[in-house]
Amino acid sequence: MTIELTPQENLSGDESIAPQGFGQVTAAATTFDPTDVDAAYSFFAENGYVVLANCLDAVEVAHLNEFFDRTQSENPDVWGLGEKRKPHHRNQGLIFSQPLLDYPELDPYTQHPSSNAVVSKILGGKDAVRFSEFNFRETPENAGHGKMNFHHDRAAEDRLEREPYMPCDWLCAIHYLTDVEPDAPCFCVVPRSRKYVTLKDAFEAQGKDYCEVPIRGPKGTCVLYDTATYHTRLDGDGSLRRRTWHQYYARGGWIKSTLPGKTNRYARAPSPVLTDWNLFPERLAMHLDPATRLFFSHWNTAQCEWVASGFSDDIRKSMPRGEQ
Ligand SMILES: O=C(O)CCC(=O)C(=O)O
Ligand SMILES: [Fe+2]
Repeated sequence: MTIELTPQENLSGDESIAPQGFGQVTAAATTFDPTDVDAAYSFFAENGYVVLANCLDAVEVAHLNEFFDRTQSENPDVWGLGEKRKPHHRNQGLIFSQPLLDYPELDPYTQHPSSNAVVSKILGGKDAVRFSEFNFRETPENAGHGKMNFHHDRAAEDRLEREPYMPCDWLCAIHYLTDVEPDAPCFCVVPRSRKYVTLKDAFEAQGKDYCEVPIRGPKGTCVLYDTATYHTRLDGDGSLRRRTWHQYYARGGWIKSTLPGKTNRYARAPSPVLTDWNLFPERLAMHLDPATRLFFSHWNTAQCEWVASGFSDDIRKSMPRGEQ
C-alpha cells in the first residue's frame, strides 16, 4: 500500500515565507549526555526541550525495528495498513497507537534507564513520574511532504502565569529508531516558546532570537520536550523514511505554586489525563508492585470503565483505537 502524507496549509507560520513555520531554521541542536543530568535539566528548564545522545543500544534499536517489521506484516490493521486506513492519524503517516496493550515485550521500555534520571528531574522527582501514552510511528519511504503545522500538544492554562513554571505538566520522549540525516523528516522545536498562545506571538516577541531548531541524529537519539513547546515534524526530501517511538509522561502529586492575584493556597494538582482514549493493560494498571501501579495510575474515564468491566475485550473493541 502506498502511504502519502496529506500536506497541511501553513496556518501557524507564514506560507509566503516557508512551507512550515517562519523558515528561521538554525543549523544544529546541542546534544547532551543523559548521565549529565544537571546540564540536561538546566537546558530543558530554560528552553522547553533537550536532546539526549545514545539512549538506546544496538540490541534495543534492532528489537524495536524488528517489532515494526513483524507487526506490520502479521497485523497490518493495527498500523492502518490493512484493507482500510484507520479513521485517525490518516494524513500524517503510520501509527501503531497502543502497542503496550498486547505486547508485554515492550514493558521494559516504559521507564527506560537511559533517560529516566533526566525525565524524573524534569517532572519534579522520581515519585512524580507518571505514564501517559506510548506509540510507534513511521513516515514511510516516498511519503512526500506533510507540511505539519507547528503546534503544541496538550498544555495547561496556568502555564502562562504560574510561578515557578517547572516542573512541566506533560513531557514527551521521542526516540529515533532510524538515522535521521539531513534529508529525512525530523522533529523540530521552537526554544522558549511554551508560554505563547500562538506561534506568531513567539515569533513577534522573540524577534531575532526566534528560531526553529531541527533535531537530527543517529538512531538511539532521544528528544525530550515539554508538550507546551511549539514543534513540528519538519519535512525532509519526501523520500526518506523515519521510524520513531513516542512516549508521553505526566506529573503526579500536588505541588505548591502561585498565580498573580490568587491566594497563596493555590496548588497544582496532578496533571489531567492526556487523552480520553488511551488504555493501560491490566498487567500494568493492576501491577503487584506499588511503584509500578503508581506510574500507571493516571486513568481516563474510558480506562475506568474498562477496569470496571474486568478488562472486557468487547468494551475495548468498542473504544476508538481500542485495537489500533
Ligand atoms: O513526528 C514528529 O516529529 C512530531 C509529531 C507531533 O508533533 C505530533 O504528532 O503531535
Ligand atoms: Fe505534536
